[in-house]
Amino acid sequence: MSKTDNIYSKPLEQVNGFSFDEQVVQVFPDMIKRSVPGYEQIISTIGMITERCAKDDTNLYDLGCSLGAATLSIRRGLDNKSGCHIIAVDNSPAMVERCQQTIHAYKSDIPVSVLCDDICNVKIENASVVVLNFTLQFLTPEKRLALLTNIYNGLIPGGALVLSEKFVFDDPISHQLLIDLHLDFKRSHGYSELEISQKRSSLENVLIADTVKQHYDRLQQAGFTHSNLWYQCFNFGSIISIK
Ligand code: GEK
Repeated sequence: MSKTDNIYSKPLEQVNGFSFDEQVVQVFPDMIKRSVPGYEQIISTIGMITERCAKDDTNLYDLGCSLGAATLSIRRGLDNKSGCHIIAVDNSPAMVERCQQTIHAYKSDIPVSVLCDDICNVKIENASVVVLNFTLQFLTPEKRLALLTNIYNGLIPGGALVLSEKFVFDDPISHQLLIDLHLDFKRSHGYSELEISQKRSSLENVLIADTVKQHYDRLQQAGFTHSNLWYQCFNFGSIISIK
């Protein structure tokens, strides 16, 4: 069972940069549901996308898998496929350890490899579906194009990339409203002003969000010519790109 996220509920002398450590792992399912609007819908839709886009005898990747919520959804979407292999990758040892336990707690014939590595080191091969569910935003911006190019090159024709991210917007007025609505969402899920502000400080310089246009431009540079936003709630959303 996941604990309630109260990491930032007490005043901290110094708010350090956010890191996916043991403390975060313990509260992660609660934290992400109360912080990311649409998270559960995106997770379940990843299963639907898998059902449509996965092909027999291919690999499916969950990059930045955390505790494996998207991996499990991918696996549910593979019921009618054969010869598939899921590769889930995260560079947080604490996440990977817990992810392995979770994945193997559910019985399935579909093999899942959970790797503790930087997603930039993983060669994507023979892939029909690749998921980057709120992970690209944690890579330094200079590394993002190389990763997307590696994904494009490793996808089979017709293969899909699901790219979910927090966005920023060029228009300052609507940008501010969407941020305020997101903060209201967090308040409505029980986060205090102190928690909201300490978490914001900890994510500064750690989570660097792009505009939707920056994503489209980068996806195009990587080779993708078919991209669309399939989900958006406030400043969070998900893009699907097809090779
Ligand atoms: C979900 N996808 O539940 N290499 C590998 N992993 C990384 C890297 C990197 N370079 N950078 C960050 N991570 C999940 C949620 S959380 C999103 C993803 C969030 C990992 C990091 O350790 C963390 O587990 C994950 O990416 C981001 O569907 O917490 O907002």
